[in-house]
Amino acid sequence: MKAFEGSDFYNIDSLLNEEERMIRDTVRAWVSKEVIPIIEKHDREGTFPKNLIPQLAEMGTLGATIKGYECAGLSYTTYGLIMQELERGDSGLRSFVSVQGALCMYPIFAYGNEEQKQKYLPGMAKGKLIGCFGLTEPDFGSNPGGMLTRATKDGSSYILNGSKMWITNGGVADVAIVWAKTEDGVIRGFLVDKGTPGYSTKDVHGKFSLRASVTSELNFSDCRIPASNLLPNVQGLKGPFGCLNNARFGIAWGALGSMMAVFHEATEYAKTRIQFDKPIASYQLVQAKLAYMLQEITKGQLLALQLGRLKDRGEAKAHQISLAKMNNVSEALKISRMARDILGASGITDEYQVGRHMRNLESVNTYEGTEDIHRLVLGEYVTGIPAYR
Ligand code: TGC
Ligand code: FAD
Repeated sequence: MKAFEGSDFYNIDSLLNEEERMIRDTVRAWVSKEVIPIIEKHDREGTFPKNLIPQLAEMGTLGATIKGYECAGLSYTTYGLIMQELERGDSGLRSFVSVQGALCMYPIFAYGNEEQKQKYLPGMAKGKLIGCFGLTEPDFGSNPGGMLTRATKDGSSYILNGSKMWITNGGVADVAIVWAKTEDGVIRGFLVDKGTPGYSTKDVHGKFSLRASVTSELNFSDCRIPASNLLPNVQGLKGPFGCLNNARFGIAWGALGSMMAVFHEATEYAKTRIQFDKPIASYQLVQAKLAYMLQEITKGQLLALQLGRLKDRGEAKAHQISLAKMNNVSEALKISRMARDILGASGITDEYQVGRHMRNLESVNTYEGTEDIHRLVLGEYVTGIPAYR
């Protein structure tokens, strides 16, 4: 099969600067060499490829946009391109980097004090400390404001009680960012170190999606942490949502990587698969599917790039990020299903990538705000009326 070259129908490369292209190409080559050959095995066995963490750190992908603390200090557009390339390999790999950077390092950087930043950020940038982000609970997914996890002040400590569900990296994390309500009902962020008495995790098994990623439940039972582990500089839901803006931005780019992977595989397959004495690529119905894929990849790229430019200027709004996350992921899911269809029966085996991307994208469409929650965010923007309740 022809080597993967990405998709650039509108010469989007000409809109990127040299550093952006160079980093994109470095990560792309790394994914081809280090991820593609091993990822199906991890997906089959339900394991995360931990051995890749030092290389992810070496390439500056962990906390990539943070300035200082041994982080790469890259632009958001470059970060987006990195996420695109990682997700071309597997959504689980992009998830790992999203959670580490956007959901764990970012809140420490944005809401933490200097001592907390020095304690965690350099180790996290090097991949020596792994983080997880606990917002969702068993009974509060789309509506995290209803969370039951409580942090009760007791002298110079807080005592945490409650549980978090579906937490990426949970079982492997050295530190958890946990969102809990204090006695006054206000949501605050806490740093909980692995091994703290009363803090335990349990991995979720039997997933058909994001299999090469650790997903866990976090439990807190009279878990006493020092009051100095409170993130001092934010209060309320805007704390976790501020992190989600960055992670959702990365997902909008990541989905393009999945789209490109399945488009490439479906095109190559269609050109060589013979039915009724001709390659299936010669039939109009197959061409219509490939044309649709190219159309949606190109639209998604332009959307992500302009969002990246807005974010780099500090102008990207939460509802603009919602549109990009919703559109690019739902199109990626649609395209991956079409690609799987083009591969016929071959598309249901893990000899090919389409099935894995399709399964992964079901999670990506749900996490970080479901497709419909983002649709409602846009509905609220248009009408001024929140329709969640
Ligand atoms: P609402 O009353 O609208 O807002 C509460 C406060 O939050 C502020 N806010 C935001 N701030 C920054 N960025 C955003 N995107 C924000 N959205 C809201 C808002 O201004 C307000 O601030 P203040 O100062 O007035 O208090 O909140 P609501 O409870 O009505 O909820 C609205 C809704 C449904 C849109 C929201 O709850 C939502 O987005 N739900 C989806 C939940 C979600 O995305 N969960 C993600 C969990 S983490 C995850 O999935 C990680 S997967 C990682 C991986 O593996 O890659
Ligand atoms: P629900 O909120 O119960 O939604 C179920 C359905 O109801 C959806 O279709 C939804 O769109 C719809 N719905 C809900 N409310 C409304 C409404 N008002 N109007 C119309 N429709 C509505 N969370 C974390 O905190 N940290 C993580 O690291 C993390 N990692 C994850 C990894 C994976 C693999 C997965 C699958 C999830 C992860 N999550 C994580 C959780 C994720 O954010 C939630 O699954 C997501 O927010 C949706 O919540 P829910 O699953 O409880 O679904």
